[in-house]
Amino acid sequence: MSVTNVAAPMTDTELDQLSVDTIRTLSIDAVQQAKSGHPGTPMALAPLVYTIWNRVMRFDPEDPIWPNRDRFVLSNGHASMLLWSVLHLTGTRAVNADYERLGQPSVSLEDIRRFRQIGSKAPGHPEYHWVSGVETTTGPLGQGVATSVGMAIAQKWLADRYNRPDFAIFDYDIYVVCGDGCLMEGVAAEAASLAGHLGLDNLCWIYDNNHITIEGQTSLAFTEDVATRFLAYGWNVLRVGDANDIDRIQQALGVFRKTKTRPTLIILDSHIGYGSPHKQDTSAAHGEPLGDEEVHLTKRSYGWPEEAQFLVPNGVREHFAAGVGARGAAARSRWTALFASYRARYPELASEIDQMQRRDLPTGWDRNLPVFPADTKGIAGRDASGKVLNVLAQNIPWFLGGSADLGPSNKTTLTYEGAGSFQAGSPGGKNLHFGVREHAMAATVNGLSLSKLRAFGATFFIFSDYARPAIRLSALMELPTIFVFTHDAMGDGEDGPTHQPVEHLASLRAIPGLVTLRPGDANEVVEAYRYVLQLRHQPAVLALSRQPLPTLDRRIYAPATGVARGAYVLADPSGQNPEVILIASGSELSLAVEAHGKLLAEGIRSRVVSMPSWEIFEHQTQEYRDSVLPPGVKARVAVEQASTFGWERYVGTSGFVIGMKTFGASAPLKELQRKFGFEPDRVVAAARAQLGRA
Ligand SMILES: Cc1ncc(C[n+]2csc(CCOP(=O)(O)OP(=O)(O)O)c2C)c(N)n1
Ligand SMILES: [Mg+2]
Repeated sequence: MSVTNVAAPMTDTELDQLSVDTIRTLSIDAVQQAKSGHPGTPMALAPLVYTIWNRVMRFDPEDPIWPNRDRFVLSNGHASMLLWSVLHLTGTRAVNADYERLGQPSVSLEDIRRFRQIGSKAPGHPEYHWVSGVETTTGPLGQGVATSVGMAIAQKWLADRYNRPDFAIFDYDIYVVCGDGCLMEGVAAEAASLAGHLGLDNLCWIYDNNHITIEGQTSLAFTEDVATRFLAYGWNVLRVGDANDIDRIQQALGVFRKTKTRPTLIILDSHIGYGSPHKQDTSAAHGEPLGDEEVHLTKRSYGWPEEAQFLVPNGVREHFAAGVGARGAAARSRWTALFASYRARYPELASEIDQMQRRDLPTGWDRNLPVFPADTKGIAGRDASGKVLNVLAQNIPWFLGGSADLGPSNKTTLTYEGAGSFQAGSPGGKNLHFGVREHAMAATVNGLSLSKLRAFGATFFIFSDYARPAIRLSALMELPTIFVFTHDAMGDGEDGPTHQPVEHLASLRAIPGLVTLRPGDANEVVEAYRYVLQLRHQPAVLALSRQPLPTLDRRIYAPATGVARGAYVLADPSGQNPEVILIASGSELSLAVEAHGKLLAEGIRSRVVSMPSWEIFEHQTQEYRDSVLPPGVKARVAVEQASTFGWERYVGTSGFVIGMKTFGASAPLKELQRKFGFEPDRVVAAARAQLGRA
């Protein structure tokens, strides 16, 4: 069939092919125009993505955030032109940050012409929060597949809580496209193992088995039997031998939809750069423009007008409208009617769903939060956190989470009656057991958060390294994911330097948009959670102590509500201006308070600033920040059991930082505190030295 002859009536089969080739040629042209990008995989997978979208998925382009839509994740994010093409051809509408539907298209043809250029809604990789219709940001290989497991868990959980007989409010599926790279990544293995264990039959990964990665043939480095691996994980494994056979692809997707108690992997044999006479099946098709000559030859092989660029032939948009458009609109209107009668019958559940979708909190979400009485012996940050989590999970129906096998140590287990464990047979449980899989845990929690659940993941602070790529993505996606990291410093004592975080705070503080909080006593833990729960578009890390921290007497010291400003004046010389400022976080706060007492006794006018969060403090007014750290007071000492890196910004170049410049050591905590200088007298000496009174 010739595209130039589009005036002639076409059969559905012809329209299918025309649509597939439109995706291919838009991808080729966009990459060529941008002089950068990845044409080969869109050329190969256009039939797959076409089939998922136009024949199977329940997605209404008019409302890309309709809660019961099927999810589509492009885990091989370098093939982003697949997504930009279908979002454009389906006429998917844009949504703003307040979840309001806008009239304009999510991705216009102009955006595609400006692929990879500043401001374009067709950026290099799929970006959630930048382009409506993108379900999660992908590009770092493996993240998409891992995040999809969280989406699948979320669907199961939502169905369990909200569905009622005759009211299938949540019954959506998750379709994920991935390549060799994704399946080579460790995080995919963690996530697939977890998904198999949980029997997530709403999850379908389609593996682009093209035998090519950047360096060449996968025979260079990837020769395992993927099918057998996934069978061992407990997945249903299907094969489709020809990526151009859309009927066969549709049939495999149909098998997925009928498969119960197991996730599905469809192994799809494809030819990267399909149709390019000189580049097909080579790594040259992966990540560079085809070149003018090859573009012509390739279009010729498709029977496409060689000179045309960014061509969307007549009939293609209509074909998508008649496929996914009509099916999605019908599904959404059925659902809307269903939800209206559900609302009449179950008004409270319906209003929970409304609130959750807007990332609002239910009224009374913070009732019964504990208030801890002054206590010199005190309570560990992790213990205070455990009490808070148990209250929040009871107040907020859709608040849930878990640990990477450290629940008893992290104190994150939800122990109240009915909290339950999330398992295949109990999908309403609120305790998630991630197993020893920190990276998949963090990605999964992002997936829960993308599904509008309020979710946390926990491990030792040291192992945040194993979760870091997903933490970074939570910040990039502006998700309110919560990371609970205990054993925040050297409290681990005898476990030694492998278990003692040093550079972790500094490195997490360096992630744009991520809020880190290291509360200094139990009441600061409560206030930290109060702050974090009100975030709608920012992830947070809570760094909590293993060991008890004295609970400060708030009749003497400033109230812990100061946490909401990032840093606050905890104690001052009475009625006088301070001459030296002690700044501390976490376990070092009580140390600073002790030093403060000694300094006052010596007649030195010291101030203690509690600084649980740099990021929150940075967002306060200059006036407030100057009131906490008066520019005129240059004598400053910061104390934090972590890398000193970056503290100059608060103590200045002439200030002093008591922190870590080396790794820790294996010894009881008391000895470590002595060895590394976390003792009141050292703080006192540093303060004196700052004032030139050594
Ligand atoms: C974590 C991570 N490591 C490396 C890269 C760089 N990278 C992008 S694509 C790619 C090769 C991927 O091969 P495959 O998934 O088979 O994609 P195909 O070329 O077949 O589309 C690599 C190494 C990346 N994006 N993410
Ligand atoms: Mg490949």
